[in-house]
Amino acid sequence: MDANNVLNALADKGVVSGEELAERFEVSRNAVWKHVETLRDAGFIVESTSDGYRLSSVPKYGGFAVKYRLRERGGTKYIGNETEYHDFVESTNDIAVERAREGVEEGYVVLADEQTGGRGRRERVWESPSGGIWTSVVLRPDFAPRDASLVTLAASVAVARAVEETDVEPTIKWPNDVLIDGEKLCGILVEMEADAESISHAVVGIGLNANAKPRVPDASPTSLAEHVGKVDRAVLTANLLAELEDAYESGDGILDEWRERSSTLGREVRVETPNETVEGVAESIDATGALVVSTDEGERVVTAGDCVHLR
Ligand code: BT5
Repeated sequence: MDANNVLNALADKGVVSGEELAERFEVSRNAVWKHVETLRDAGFIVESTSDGYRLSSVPKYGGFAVKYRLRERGGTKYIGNETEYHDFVESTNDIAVERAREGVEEGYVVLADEQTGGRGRRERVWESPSGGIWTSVVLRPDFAPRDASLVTLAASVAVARAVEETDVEPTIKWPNDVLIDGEKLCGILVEMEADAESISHAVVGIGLNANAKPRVPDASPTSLAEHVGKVDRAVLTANLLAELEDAYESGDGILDEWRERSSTLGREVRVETPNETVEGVAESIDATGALVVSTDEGERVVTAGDCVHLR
Protein backbone atom coordinates (compact mmCIF):
# COMPACT_ATOMS: atom_id res chain seq x y z
CA MET A 1 0.00 0.00 0.00
CA ASP A 2 1.16 3.54 -0.69
CA ALA A 3 -0.12 7.12 -0.75
CA ASN A 4 -1.71 6.49 -4.15
CA ASN A 5 -4.08 3.92 -2.67
CA VAL A 6 -5.17 6.44 -0.04
CA LEU A 7 -5.59 9.11 -2.69
CA ASN A 8 -7.68 6.78 -4.87
CA ALA A 9 -9.91 5.86 -1.95
CA LEU A 10 -10.40 9.52 -1.04
CA ALA A 11 -11.10 10.38 -4.68
CA ASP A 12 -13.69 7.61 -4.94
CA LYS A 13 -15.49 8.11 -1.64
CA GLY A 14 -14.83 11.66 -0.47
CA VAL A 15 -14.63 10.56 3.17
CA VAL A 16 -12.96 7.38 4.34
CA SER A 17 -11.90 6.34 7.82
CA GLY A 18 -8.39 5.36 8.76
CA GLU A 19 -9.78 2.16 10.20
CA GLU A 20 -11.46 1.18 6.95
CA LEU A 21 -8.30 1.85 4.96
CA ALA A 22 -6.15 -0.05 7.46
CA GLU A 23 -8.47 -3.05 7.18
CA ARG A 24 -8.75 -2.93 3.41
CA PHE A 25 -4.99 -2.80 2.84
CA GLU A 26 -4.04 -4.86 5.89
CA VAL A 27 -1.74 -2.24 7.38
CA SER A 28 -1.71 -0.36 10.67
CA ARG A 29 -3.69 2.87 11.14
CA ASN A 30 -0.37 4.55 11.72
CA ALA A 31 0.80 3.46 8.26
CA VAL A 32 -2.38 4.97 6.76
CA TRP A 33 -1.73 8.20 8.64
CA LYS A 34 1.81 8.35 7.22
CA HIS A 35 0.45 8.10 3.68
CA VAL A 36 -2.07 10.84 4.47
CA GLU A 37 0.85 12.98 5.64
CA THR A 38 2.64 12.30 2.33
CA LEU A 39 -0.40 13.64 0.49
CA ARG A 40 -0.55 16.67 2.79
CA ASP A 41 3.15 17.33 2.10
CA ALA A 42 2.35 17.21 -1.61
CA GLY A 43 -0.21 19.99 -1.11
CA PHE A 44 -3.50 18.09 -0.70
CA ILE A 45 -5.76 19.34 2.06
CA VAL A 46 -6.98 16.24 3.87
CA GLU A 47 -9.17 17.04 6.83
CA SER A 48 -9.49 14.71 9.80
CA THR A 49 -13.22 14.58 10.61
CA SER A 50 -15.22 12.39 12.95
CA ASP A 51 -16.23 10.25 9.93
CA GLY A 52 -12.65 9.90 8.74
CA TYR A 53 -10.30 11.59 6.34
CA ARG A 54 -11.89 14.03 3.87
CA LEU A 55 -10.24 15.37 0.74
CA SER A 56 -11.05 19.06 0.45
CA SER A 57 -8.44 20.44 -1.93
CA VAL A 58 -6.13 19.19 -4.68
CA PRO A 59 -2.78 20.94 -5.27
CA LYS A 60 -2.21 22.85 -8.50
CA TYR A 61 0.66 20.73 -9.77
CA GLY A 62 2.94 17.82 -8.93
CA GLY A 63 3.06 14.06 -9.44
CA PHE A 64 0.08 13.25 -7.22
CA ALA A 65 -1.96 16.12 -8.67
CA VAL A 66 -1.37 14.77 -12.18
CA LYS A 67 -2.29 11.26 -11.07
CA TYR A 68 -5.48 12.59 -9.46
CA ARG A 69 -6.45 14.36 -12.68
CA LEU A 70 -5.56 11.29 -14.75
CA ARG A 71 -7.88 9.17 -12.66
CA GLU A 72 -10.58 11.82 -12.96
CA ARG A 73 -10.50 11.52 -16.75
CA GLY A 74 -10.72 7.74 -16.72
CA GLY A 75 -7.10 6.74 -16.18
CA THR A 76 -4.51 5.07 -18.36
CA LYS A 77 -3.18 1.54 -18.60
CA TYR A 78 0.46 2.27 -17.85
CA ILE A 79 1.54 5.82 -18.66
CA GLY A 80 1.65 7.72 -15.36
CA ASN A 81 1.21 4.66 -13.13
CA GLU A 82 4.43 5.82 -11.53
CA THR A 83 5.47 9.44 -11.43
CA GLU A 84 8.35 11.40 -10.01
CA TYR A 85 8.07 15.17 -9.48
CA HIS A 86 10.73 17.80 -8.79
CA ASP A 87 10.42 21.55 -8.25
CA PHE A 88 13.55 21.87 -10.34
CA VAL A 89 16.01 19.58 -12.07
CA GLU A 90 18.67 19.89 -14.72
CA SER A 91 16.74 17.85 -17.27
CA THR A 92 13.80 15.48 -16.85
CA ASN A 93 15.18 13.48 -19.81
CA ASP A 94 18.43 12.80 -17.95
CA ILE A 95 16.50 11.45 -14.97
CA ALA A 96 14.17 9.38 -17.14
CA VAL A 97 17.10 7.84 -19.07
CA GLU A 98 18.70 6.92 -15.74
CA ARG A 99 15.45 5.36 -14.51
CA ALA A 100 15.00 3.50 -17.81
CA ARG A 101 18.46 1.98 -17.41
CA GLU A 102 17.58 1.04 -13.83
CA GLY A 103 14.67 -0.93 -15.28
CA VAL A 104 11.53 1.04 -14.44
CA GLU A 105 8.31 -0.12 -16.07
CA GLU A 106 7.04 1.33 -19.31
CA GLY A 107 5.05 4.49 -18.64
CA TYR A 108 7.24 5.91 -15.85
CA VAL A 109 6.88 9.70 -15.84
CA VAL A 110 9.31 12.39 -14.64
CA LEU A 111 7.90 15.89 -14.12
CA ALA A 112 9.49 19.19 -13.15
CA ASP A 113 8.31 22.73 -12.60
CA GLU A 114 11.61 24.17 -13.80
CA GLN A 115 14.67 22.84 -15.62
CA THR A 116 18.09 24.40 -15.24
CA GLY A 117 19.67 22.39 -18.06
CA GLY A 118 16.76 21.61 -20.41
CA ARG A 119 17.98 20.18 -23.72
CA GLY A 120 16.74 20.31 -27.27
CA ARG A 121 18.08 18.21 -30.13
CA ARG A 122 21.82 18.29 -30.80
CA GLU A 123 22.48 19.63 -27.29
CA ARG A 124 20.68 22.90 -27.96
CA VAL A 125 19.38 24.78 -24.95
CA TRP A 126 15.69 24.35 -24.10
CA GLU A 127 14.54 27.25 -21.92
CA SER A 128 12.43 25.82 -19.10
CA PRO A 129 11.29 28.45 -16.60
CA SER A 130 8.89 27.69 -13.77
CA GLY A 131 5.29 27.41 -15.01
CA GLY A 132 5.85 25.17 -18.03
CA ILE A 133 5.20 21.48 -18.52
CA TRP A 134 8.57 19.74 -18.66
CA THR A 135 8.08 16.02 -18.67
CA SER A 136 9.74 12.80 -19.81
CA VAL A 137 8.09 9.43 -20.27
CA VAL A 138 9.87 6.07 -20.43
CA LEU A 139 8.57 3.86 -23.24
CA ARG A 140 9.69 0.41 -24.33
CA PRO A 141 8.50 0.13 -27.94
CA ASP A 142 8.43 -3.32 -29.48
CA PHE A 143 8.91 -2.10 -33.04
CA ALA A 144 12.17 -1.98 -34.98
CA PRO A 145 14.60 0.89 -34.32
CA ARG A 146 14.04 2.19 -37.88
CA ASP A 147 10.45 3.01 -36.90
CA ALA A 148 11.52 4.95 -33.81
CA SER A 149 10.45 8.30 -35.22
CA LEU A 150 6.86 7.06 -34.90
CA VAL A 151 7.30 7.84 -31.20
CA THR A 152 8.03 11.49 -32.00
CA LEU A 153 5.04 11.66 -34.33
CA ALA A 154 2.76 10.04 -31.74
CA ALA A 155 3.97 12.48 -29.08
CA SER A 156 3.31 15.50 -31.29
CA VAL A 157 -0.20 14.28 -32.12
CA ALA A 158 -0.81 13.72 -28.39
CA VAL A 159 0.35 17.25 -27.57
CA ALA A 160 -1.82 18.71 -30.33
CA ARG A 161 -4.90 16.82 -29.08
CA ALA A 162 -4.34 17.86 -25.45
CA VAL A 163 -3.73 21.49 -26.40
CA GLU A 164 -6.87 21.49 -28.52
CA GLU A 165 -8.90 20.77 -25.39
CA THR A 166 -8.01 24.29 -24.25
CA ASP A 167 -9.72 25.68 -27.36
CA VAL A 168 -6.79 26.65 -29.54
CA GLU A 169 -5.84 25.08 -32.84
CA PRO A 170 -2.24 23.94 -32.88
CA THR A 171 -0.42 22.53 -35.90
CA ILE A 172 2.51 20.16 -36.13
CA LYS A 173 5.74 21.08 -37.84
CA TRP A 174 7.96 18.23 -38.97
CA PRO A 175 9.64 16.61 -37.18
CA ASN A 176 9.09 17.61 -33.55
CA ASP A 177 7.38 20.97 -33.00
CA VAL A 178 3.85 21.94 -32.08
CA LEU A 179 2.98 25.48 -33.12
CA ILE A 180 0.24 28.03 -32.60
CA ASP A 181 0.00 30.58 -35.41
CA GLY A 182 3.45 29.53 -36.59
CA GLU A 183 5.09 30.11 -33.19
CA LYS A 184 6.67 27.31 -31.20
CA LEU A 185 4.58 26.13 -28.26
CA CYS A 186 6.19 22.77 -27.70
CA GLY A 187 9.27 20.77 -28.61
CA ILE A 188 9.82 17.03 -28.35
CA LEU A 189 13.09 15.23 -27.75
CA VAL A 190 13.10 11.43 -28.08
CA GLU A 191 16.25 9.68 -26.88
CA MET A 192 16.52 5.94 -27.28
CA GLU A 193 18.87 3.07 -26.68
CA ALA A 194 18.67 0.16 -29.08
CA ASP A 195 20.65 -2.60 -30.71
CA ALA A 196 20.20 -3.69 -34.34
CA GLU A 197 16.92 -5.47 -33.71
CA SER A 198 15.18 -3.92 -30.77
CA ILE A 199 14.73 -0.80 -28.73
CA SER A 200 15.53 -1.18 -25.04
CA HIS A 201 13.89 2.12 -24.18
CA ALA A 202 12.82 5.40 -25.69
CA VAL A 203 12.54 8.45 -23.44
CA VAL A 204 10.02 10.95 -24.77
CA GLY A 205 10.79 14.45 -23.49
CA ILE A 206 8.04 16.99 -23.94
CA GLY A 207 8.51 20.69 -23.29
CA LEU A 208 5.29 22.68 -23.43
CA ASN A 209 5.18 26.41 -22.66
CA ALA A 210 2.01 26.33 -20.60
CA ASN A 211 1.94 29.31 -18.23
CA ALA A 212 5.47 30.55 -18.84
CA LYS A 213 6.69 32.18 -22.00
CA PRO A 214 10.44 31.68 -22.20
CA ARG A 215 12.86 34.17 -23.70
CA VAL A 216 14.49 32.66 -26.73
CA PRO A 217 16.56 35.14 -28.76
CA ASP A 218 16.91 32.99 -31.91
CA ALA A 219 13.26 31.88 -32.19
CA SER A 220 9.72 33.07 -31.61
CA PRO A 221 8.17 30.98 -28.86
CA THR A 222 4.63 31.23 -27.63
CA SER A 223 2.83 29.97 -24.54
CA LEU A 224 -0.67 28.65 -23.99
CA ALA A 225 -1.31 31.39 -21.42
CA GLU A 226 -0.70 33.95 -24.14
CA HIS A 227 -3.65 32.52 -26.10
CA VAL A 228 -6.13 31.24 -23.53
CA GLY A 229 -4.97 32.62 -20.18
CA LYS A 230 -3.52 30.60 -17.34
CA VAL A 231 -4.14 26.86 -17.71
CA ASP A 232 -4.43 24.10 -15.12
CA ARG A 233 -1.15 22.31 -15.66
CA ALA A 234 -2.15 19.15 -13.79
CA VAL A 235 -5.25 18.72 -15.95
CA LEU A 236 -3.32 19.49 -19.13
CA THR A 237 -0.50 17.09 -18.23
CA ALA A 238 -3.02 14.37 -17.43
CA ASN A 239 -4.72 14.92 -20.79
CA LEU A 240 -1.36 14.86 -22.50
CA LEU A 241 -0.29 11.58 -20.89
CA ALA A 242 -3.62 9.91 -21.68
CA GLU A 243 -3.41 11.08 -25.30
CA LEU A 244 0.20 9.92 -25.48
CA GLU A 245 -0.78 6.41 -24.46
CA ASP A 246 -3.56 6.38 -27.03
CA ALA A 247 -1.42 7.78 -29.87
CA TYR A 248 1.55 5.53 -29.06
CA GLU A 249 -0.68 2.46 -29.06
CA SER A 250 -1.95 3.37 -32.53
CA GLY A 251 1.50 2.53 -34.00
CA ASP A 252 1.63 3.60 -37.63
CA GLY A 253 -2.12 4.28 -37.41
CA ILE A 254 -1.07 7.69 -36.11
CA LEU A 255 0.40 8.74 -39.47
CA ASP A 256 -2.90 9.87 -41.01
CA GLU A 257 -3.79 12.07 -38.05
CA TRP A 258 -0.29 13.51 -38.09
CA ARG A 259 -0.72 14.36 -41.78
CA GLU A 260 -4.07 16.07 -41.11
CA ARG A 261 -2.59 18.18 -38.34
CA SER A 262 0.64 19.04 -40.11
CA SER A 263 1.43 22.56 -41.27
CA THR A 264 4.56 21.29 -43.07
CA LEU A 265 2.96 19.20 -45.82
CA GLY A 266 2.33 21.13 -49.03
CA ARG A 267 4.73 23.89 -47.95
CA GLU A 268 7.96 25.02 -49.47
CA VAL A 269 10.61 24.02 -46.96
CA ARG A 270 14.31 24.06 -46.32
CA VAL A 271 15.59 21.12 -44.29
CA GLU A 272 19.06 21.23 -42.81
CA THR A 273 20.28 17.69 -42.23
CA PRO A 274 23.60 16.89 -40.56
CA ASN A 275 25.16 16.52 -44.04
CA GLU A 276 23.28 18.78 -46.42
CA THR A 277 20.47 21.22 -47.10
CA VAL A 278 17.38 20.03 -48.96
CA GLU A 279 15.00 22.58 -50.42
CA GLY A 280 11.67 21.94 -52.11
CA VAL A 281 8.02 21.17 -51.46
CA ALA A 282 7.21 18.89 -48.51
CA GLU A 283 5.04 16.30 -50.26
CA SER A 284 4.36 13.68 -47.60
CA ILE A 285 5.75 11.61 -44.79
CA ASP A 286 6.44 7.94 -45.40
CA ALA A 287 5.53 4.97 -43.18
CA THR A 288 8.59 5.57 -40.97
CA GLY A 289 7.87 9.26 -40.44
CA ALA A 290 10.55 10.49 -42.85
CA LEU A 291 9.76 13.64 -44.84
CA VAL A 292 9.48 13.30 -48.61
CA VAL A 293 10.58 16.53 -50.32
CA SER A 294 10.14 17.19 -54.00
CA THR A 295 13.19 19.15 -55.18
CA ASP A 296 14.49 20.34 -58.57
CA GLU A 297 16.62 17.19 -58.68
CA GLY A 298 13.74 14.87 -57.85
CA GLU A 299 12.30 13.35 -54.72
CA ARG A 300 14.37 13.26 -51.53
CA VAL A 301 13.56 11.38 -48.35
CA VAL A 302 14.82 13.09 -45.20
CA THR A 303 14.88 11.15 -41.95
CA ALA A 304 16.14 13.88 -39.59
CA GLY A 305 16.91 17.56 -39.63
CA ASP A 306 15.75 21.09 -38.90
CA CYS A 307 12.92 22.24 -41.06
CA VAL A 308 12.12 25.84 -41.95
CA HIS A 309 8.79 26.71 -43.56
CA LEU A 310 9.66 29.08 -46.42
CA ARG A 311 6.23 29.93 -47.77
C1 BT5 B 1 13.26 20.65 -29.21
O1 BT5 B 1 14.53 20.74 -29.69
O2 BT5 B 1 12.32 21.30 -29.59
C2 BT5 B 1 13.09 19.61 -28.09
C3 BT5 B 1 12.76 20.23 -26.77
C4 BT5 B 1 12.49 19.18 -25.71
C5 BT5 B 1 12.37 19.76 -24.34
C6 BT5 B 1 11.92 18.75 -23.32
S1 BT5 B 1 11.46 19.45 -21.81
C7 BT5 B 1 11.42 17.95 -21.03
C8 BT5 B 1 12.61 17.17 -21.55
N1 BT5 B 1 13.80 17.45 -20.80
C9 BT5 B 1 14.77 18.04 -21.55
O3 BT5 B 1 15.91 18.39 -21.16
N2 BT5 B 1 14.30 18.21 -22.81
C10 BT5 B 1 12.95 17.69 -22.95
P1 BT5 B 1 14.95 21.52 -31.00
O4 BT5 B 1 14.04 21.16 -32.14
O5 BT5 B 1 16.41 21.26 -31.14
O6 BT5 B 1 14.68 23.05 -30.66
C11 BT5 B 1 15.52 23.79 -29.81
C12 BT5 B 1 15.34 25.25 -30.17
O7 BT5 B 1 14.07 25.72 -29.77
C13 BT5 B 1 16.34 26.15 -29.45
O8 BT5 B 1 17.55 26.23 -30.18
C14 BT5 B 1 15.60 27.50 -29.43
O9 BT5 B 1 15.71 28.16 -30.67
C15 BT5 B 1 14.15 27.06 -29.30
N3 BT5 B 1 13.69 27.07 -27.89
C16 BT5 B 1 14.40 26.90 -26.74
N4 BT5 B 1 13.60 26.89 -25.67
C17 BT5 B 1 12.34 27.08 -26.14
C18 BT5 B 1 11.05 27.13 -25.53
N5 BT5 B 1 10.87 26.95 -24.21
N6 BT5 B 1 9.99 27.34 -26.35
C19 BT5 B 1 10.12 27.49 -27.67
N7 BT5 B 1 11.30 27.43 -28.31
C20 BT5 B 1 12.40 27.22 -27.56
